[in-house]
Amino acid sequence: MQDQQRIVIIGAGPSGMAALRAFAAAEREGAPVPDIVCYEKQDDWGGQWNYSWRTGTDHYGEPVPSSMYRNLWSNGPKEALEFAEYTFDEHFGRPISSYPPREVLWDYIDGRASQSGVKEKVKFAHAVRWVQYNEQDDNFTVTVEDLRARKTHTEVVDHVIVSTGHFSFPNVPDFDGIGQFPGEVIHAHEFRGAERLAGKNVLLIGGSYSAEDIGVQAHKMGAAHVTMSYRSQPQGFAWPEGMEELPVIDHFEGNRVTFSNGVVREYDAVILCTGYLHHYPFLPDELSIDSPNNLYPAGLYRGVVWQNNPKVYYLGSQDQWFTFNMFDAQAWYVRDLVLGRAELPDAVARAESIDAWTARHDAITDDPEAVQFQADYIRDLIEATDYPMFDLDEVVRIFLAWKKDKKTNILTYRDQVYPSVMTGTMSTVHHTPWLEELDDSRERYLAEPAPVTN
Ligand code: FAD
Ligand code: NA7
Repeated sequence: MQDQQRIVIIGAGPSGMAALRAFAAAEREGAPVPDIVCYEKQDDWGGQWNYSWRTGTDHYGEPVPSSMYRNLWSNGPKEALEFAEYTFDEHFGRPISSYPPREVLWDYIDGRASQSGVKEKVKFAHAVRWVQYNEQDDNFTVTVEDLRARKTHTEVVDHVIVSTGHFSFPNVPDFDGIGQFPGEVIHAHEFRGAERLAGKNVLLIGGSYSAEDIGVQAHKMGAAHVTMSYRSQPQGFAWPEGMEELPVIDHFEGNRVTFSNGVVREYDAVILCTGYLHHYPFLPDELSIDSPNNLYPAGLYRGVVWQNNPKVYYLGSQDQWFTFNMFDAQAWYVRDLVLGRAELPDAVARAESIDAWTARHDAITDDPEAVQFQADYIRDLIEATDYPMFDLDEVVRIFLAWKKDKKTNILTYRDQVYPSVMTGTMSTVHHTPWLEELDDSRERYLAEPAPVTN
């Protein structure tokens, strides 16, 4: 590795924070590391977990990146995302429940990254505007805007780590007649809380995580009725009274919506839960992922190295069963490539690897295969690094048990508990069932349970 190498990390969400921590870990061991700068367009790190009440554009006129809402609680057990080298026990000093609210998870990732002392490497309120590959010098010119000073500058770097997430730019399809719908129409990206849906008939378009969770949030907050409209297949949960699934929409006529099976309903509000786009407005097309949201986006060796320019790396670009610990595995591997600890195969060998993983990906037929695929993918990365290996098959079992809990009761699955794969610590049952808990703050979450009185 040449001493003068310089790396840019674009985005300081959980993936960018993982990259920062990976290099910090090597530096702590005394390894020479390149000069690193991380640009984050928000005022703080945390990415999606850095909640903003704003929608549309932010106070700098930038598109708001976070799609999270006030009342979001982890939608999978925290035992599946735990960092292998920074456990929940270490952070909170006592067991907590398996499905913490957003603020509590932000606290955990903030604690991990703060402990590694990497915040000074992040230039907040700086948006990367463009990345240009310089063929002659085999490096990149990066154009960055300081959003507070309204000044742009360019700099030259040797490696580019793209960690800007892919749940920030909404996919907004058109539906016949929707333009005349008299009520509110938003995308899940702009949804911030379900209180105002109380008493309303709500239509959610989509059949995945956002439709499911915004649906149950609306139900919790007293929506009169919730319909989720699926395109490919129903989610198939045992929905409570007042929630239902219907197939695709044929057309809107005023506030009346006709579905493909002929059912007609009237609605007060519509939320498009139609997913997100891989969108990298700071990259030329030859460096940019062009993929649907799936577990193995095309063009990435080992899911991270851009095949057509292996000095560009992506973190967290996959659809996600695993999250934080997968980003760690990816970051550790990318770090080792940059430091020359891991050898990058030639283009032909990389293409063969991509083809083999893609073939396996394309053969996935159900959820157990999908989660096992991602576990095996992570195992392959960890085996190539010194990131602590953990029991990935146990995490797969936790994911499958989680799916079962959801099938049993979609309103109570967040009250279930799991043991940590890292420490064996059993989670505690939260003092208040999720359905009854209206205060999602960290303070309330960590409060001692109220004494039981008879
Ligand atoms: P992000 O978190 O999106 O971070 C990307 C960062 O890049 C942002 O800070 C953004 O400001 C910055 N950025 C973007 N463009 C630029 C630019 N040009 N210049 C500078 N900075 C830039 N995961 C779970 O494990 N559990 C959950 O319960 C869960 N719930 C979710 C709920 C919702 C609604 C969504 C959308 C996602 C959820 N996720 C959940 C998945 C979530 O995507 C990951 O947990 C994680 O936030 C992904 O991290 P990331 O760093 O890859 O991307
Ligand atoms: P997902 O998981 O990408 O799902 C998007 C959903 O939207 C999916 O069910 C799609 O149906 C559906 N969709 C997309 N386009 C259409 C149209 N035109 N008509 C009807 N339905 C459509 O996004 P989510 O927002 O649910 O979840 C993203 C992340 O946020 C996730 O990781 C969670 O942690 C939170 P399809 O199945 O493709 O037919």
